[in-house]
Formats: sequence, C-alpha cells, structure tokens
Amino acid sequence: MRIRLINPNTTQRMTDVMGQCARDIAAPGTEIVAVSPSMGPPSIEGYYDEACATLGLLQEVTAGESEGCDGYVIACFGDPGLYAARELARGPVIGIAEAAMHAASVLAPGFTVVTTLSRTCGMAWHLAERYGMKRFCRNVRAINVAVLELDQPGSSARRLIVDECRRALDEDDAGAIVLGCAGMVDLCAEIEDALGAPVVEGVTAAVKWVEALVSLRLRTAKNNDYAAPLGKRYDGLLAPFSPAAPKAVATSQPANPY
Ligand code: 2AL
Repeated sequence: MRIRLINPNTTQRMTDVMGQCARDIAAPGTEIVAVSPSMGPPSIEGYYDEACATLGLLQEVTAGESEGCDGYVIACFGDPGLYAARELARGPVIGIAEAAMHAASVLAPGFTVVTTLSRTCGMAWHLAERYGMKRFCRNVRAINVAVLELDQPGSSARRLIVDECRRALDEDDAGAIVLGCAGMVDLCAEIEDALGAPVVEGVTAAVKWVEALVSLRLRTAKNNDYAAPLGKRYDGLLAPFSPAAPKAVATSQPANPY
C-alpha cells in the first residue's frame, strides 16, 4: 500500500522528519511518500496561510492519483483542504487533527489540545466543533512558539509543551493530550514519557487510520459531496486548476460511482 503524506507547508525539513516518523510506525508493506508542495507558505499559522497552502496541497493529491496512491494524510493541524482533497482522491483522506482528536476521544473522557501560537487556538476549536469532538475537547492551549522554531537548536519547545500538558492534566480535567502541530511529531514519545498520560500525535495516528481503511478496502464515497469536482473553466491565475469534465464511460452498464 502506498500512502502519500502531504505536509501542506513548503518546509522540506519538516516533511523529512514527518516522513521518517511515519515510516517508523507504518506496517511492513506500507510505502510512505512524504511530500510538500512547491508553492505556498513555509508554515501555516492562520487562516490566510491555510487558504494559500490549499492549492499546492491539492496539486499533490492530483499527483498522488496519477501515481496510484491508496490513501492520503494531510499533515497540518488545521486539516486544510480536507474535503476538497476527498473530491480528488479515490482512497481515504485523513487530516491529522481529525485523526488525533478521534483517537484521544476513545482514550480518555476528555482531551486538551496543546498547540503552537495562540492565534491558532480558535482554528482548533472550530475543528473540534466540525468533527463532533467539542464535547471531548476540554481546552486548547498554546505554548507561543512558532512552527519553524519548534526544531531550532536549543529550542525550549519540548519543555514548554510538557509544562503546558501538565497544566492541562491538572486544570482542564483532561486525561489525554493532543499535540496541535505536525512539527511536534518527533517530540511525542519524550513528552509522553515525561507526562505519564496518553499523548496523541496526529501524523502517526492518521497514517495508522489510513492503513486500516485501505486494508479494509474502503474508499471515499463518490455519490454526493465527495464526487469529483464539476468540469468547468476557471479564470485568470487559477486556469491551470480548472477541473476536467468527467470522461465518458464506454459501457452500457450504469457506472459504479464507488
Ligand atoms: C501547523 C502544522 O501542523 N503545520 C503548520 O505549518 N502549522 N499547525 C499549527 N498549529 O501551527
């Protein structure tokens, strides 16, 4: 099985670390293709970044479809472009916030998200609401470290995350922690050791979820909302993104949309 792990920001060193962590937990026989778009923001820390990252991400899904990928992980905690990606993909597409929140919701009665900058806290709350996870989400806390500073030599990020997680366990009535940034993927084990409580990291959780769905031979439904985009011509700079009209099916049998 081939899973395309898409880091929607353009920072290759983040993509490489995510790819390695994903390969470390993937089942034998799972190939992880870790990619980032050639265009877009180097980190995603707000709604504008997210909107601008989405087209590069969708190009990576289109490339994955040409290569016959079996499933996709959107490896940014805002889950940008998730539903649009599902329109393009045959296989399952999972966002890391979606994966981590669902996993945490079965490990403890409530979880707290610990994220990077406080300006992204509202985004995490919106996602919790969207996924029906708000009743499990006790709090969203920020360490106020930018995404690209998480892995800088001498960064205090690990210590700040552990301190914030401890406060979450003490003050939020949370039993589990969700790490709120893909850039925290390689810190997860250390944080969990320090904390002694479940710490869910979305990149790895999403890889295992996609693996499970693909193993079950489940794919994205193509009858309604996640059907391929309607063929039409886009204007201006977006002309290259114009969805093609669907190909005619050369059979008298009704096409199986699935
Ligand atoms: C993220 C993330 O996961 N990747 C990125 O560029 N920004 N999330 C965040 N909360 O900062």
